[in-house]
Amino acid sequence: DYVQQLKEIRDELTRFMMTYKFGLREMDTKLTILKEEFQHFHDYNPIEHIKSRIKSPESILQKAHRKNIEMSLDSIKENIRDIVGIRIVCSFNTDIYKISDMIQKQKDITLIECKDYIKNPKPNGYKSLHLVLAIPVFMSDREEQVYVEVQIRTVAMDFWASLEHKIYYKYNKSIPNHLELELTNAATAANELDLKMERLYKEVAYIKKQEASDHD
Ligand code: 0O2
Repeated sequence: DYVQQLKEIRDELTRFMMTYKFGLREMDTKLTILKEEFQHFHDYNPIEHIKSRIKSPESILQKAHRKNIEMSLDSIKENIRDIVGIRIVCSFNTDIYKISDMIQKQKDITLIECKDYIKNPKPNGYKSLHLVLAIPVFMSDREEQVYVEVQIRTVAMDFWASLEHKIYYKYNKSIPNHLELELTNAATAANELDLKMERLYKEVAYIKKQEASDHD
């Protein structure tokens, strides 16, 4: 009957959202392990901070509507791959690829898609490495592969993207040319800062190493 049907729909939706919550937990654990192990054994932590979110059912439906995706859970699962979003902000450019490799090397993780907006920045200057990964979640009676979107970027890229998001992102009209130019100039400045800080880091690390060997 009607009540029973409603209950089934509700349970199905709860189960659907729960798998993403578990997927995020699995990824969180993996990242915590990398972070702690790095700190302990390499005396260096490439991860500055991690932010994650799960899209609300409302914004999942809005996105499905916007992208003309069929309103079934199967189709949403297959086509909306950023229901779980994890942003890893790291110190330097080279850390991005190190972290990406470490994640991809894990046996239970499958790389579904990789968009490298660092090698190919967006026209507005946006830079980040985007990975869509599938991760298994084991439940009482089934195993589900859950899609997770991981964005990896430096602090400078994150600074630019966070503020750009506040200022312009999803502003549907076109932005006047001079403002567009200022925006890409700001992205270039952020990139220069990244390069400068990485160079300083390497030079100081070299000096420290030399001093240590002089003491030996
Ligand atoms: P939010 O609010 O951060 O969640 P799609 O994900 O399908 O809509 P596409 O092109 O397949 O779009 O995905 P893409 O290019 O991998 O980028 C999606 C996410 O990257 C966005 O998520 C943003 O987080 C980030 N992003 C992409 N381009 C820009 C940009 O120009 N500026 C900023 N600040 N962020 C960007 P959402 O869901 O759109 O936004």
